[in-house]
Amino acid sequence: MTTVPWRFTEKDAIGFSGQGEVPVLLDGARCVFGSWVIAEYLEATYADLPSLFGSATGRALTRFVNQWVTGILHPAIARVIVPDLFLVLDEKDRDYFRATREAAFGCSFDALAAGREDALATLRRIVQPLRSTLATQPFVAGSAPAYADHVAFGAFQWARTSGPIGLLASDDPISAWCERMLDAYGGLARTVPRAQ
Ligand SMILES: N[C@@H](CCC(=O)N[C@@H](CS)C(=O)NCC(=O)O)C(=O)O
Repeated sequence: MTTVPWRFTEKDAIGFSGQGEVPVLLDGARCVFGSWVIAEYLEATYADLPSLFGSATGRALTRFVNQWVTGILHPAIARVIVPDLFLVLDEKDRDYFRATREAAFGCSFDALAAGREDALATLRRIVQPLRSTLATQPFVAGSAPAYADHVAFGAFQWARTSGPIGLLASDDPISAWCERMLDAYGGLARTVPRAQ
């Protein structure tokens, strides 16, 4: 598998997919985009490999986790890390990033930076269902990681690789799970370079 780094304004580079967001997966002649659609594609296409969902019930429950991550967790983390993210962006992406994210949040980056402590407190509160789940089992999916873990951990990996701020207390069960996810798959997630 080859991973191609991409900048927000490089829309032409993924124009073949007919849309302007990553992730985009090219698998031979097949082009698939969107995290959830990619997960379903991989599950159906590589049925001989370990399952991402475990069962039809698992897939349905993972859809809920996916919705919570994209709709609640991502925006909550973004409110904390966007000012740091801006600093590590390529120069050519900065105006676009600021304009689109300020419009999405309905406030300036200065206001976001000023509200960071409150945003961090909110984040730590809203992750309680994840925290209490991981206090009683090693992974969201149970005894081994699956897509529910991948998608939720991806949000924390985004923060970890974007800037210096620690989102969680070191004794938070979510922190221990992040370490397990960093160790999983031969330490794959640890190989992702950190921007700062
Ligand atoms: N629901 C999509 C969301 C994808 C998404 O938001 N991608 C961002 C990466 S931060 C993107 O490509 N943004 C492009 C832009 O803001 O122009 C998924 O999970 O695949």
